[in-house]
Amino acid sequence: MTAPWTDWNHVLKLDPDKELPEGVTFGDLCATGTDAIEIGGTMGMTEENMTAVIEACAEHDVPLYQEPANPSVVVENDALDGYLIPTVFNAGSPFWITEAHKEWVRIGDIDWERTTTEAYIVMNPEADVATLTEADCDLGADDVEAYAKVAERMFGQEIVYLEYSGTLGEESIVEAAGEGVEDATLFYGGGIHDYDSAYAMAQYADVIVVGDLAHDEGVDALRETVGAANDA
Ligand code: 1GP
Repeated sequence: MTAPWTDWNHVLKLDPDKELPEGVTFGDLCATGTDAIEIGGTMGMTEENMTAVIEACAEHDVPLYQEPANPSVVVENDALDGYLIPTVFNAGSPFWITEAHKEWVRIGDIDWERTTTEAYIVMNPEADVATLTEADCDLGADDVEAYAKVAERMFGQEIVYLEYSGTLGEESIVEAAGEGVEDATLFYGGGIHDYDSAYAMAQYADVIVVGDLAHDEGVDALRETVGAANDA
């Protein structure tokens, strides 16, 4: 069976710690044509706020994945299609590479069939995820291409996630990540704010992930990025 993300172009990432724009519902966002929803964020995650978003999205017909930032916020909920678990390949602290995962496996009852890791390469030093994981973001295109190859060829990762959270990445770097993967699916996330920025990143990434735009601007802006992801 092929993994669902091999058919995706666009993912909406909802941060349970952030509000939606006034008048916008989860149903409106789900109806934009996005291929899947990832629920996760770096700061302010709780089981309660995660569950609230899962349940609000569960009524709508879009695949739903939790992306827990740490083991304490993993939610068991039948509405979820699965768990996408970040592992940060350029983290300075090993906690974010394998140790958080070890703790989760030690204490949890893992639903292996529905659990997949995402090999993150964190690129924006200003982002919370970079600070938290002490990521080395001083990477050239050659480093990024090599990390992508390490992730797929040495660690068997199905998803490589180039993460610029909060800022738009450089096309040459996204292109290099794309050259690094063969069968793995390349996700790109960060700073996508309109059709053109979405199209630029979607030329090189298999899947673009849009986060803040949905919380800041709402439905029309999000729908434009879905269009771009499908056009690219
Ligand atoms: C964050 O990659 C996502 O994890 C999306 O980033 O919020 O900047 O769109 P933005």
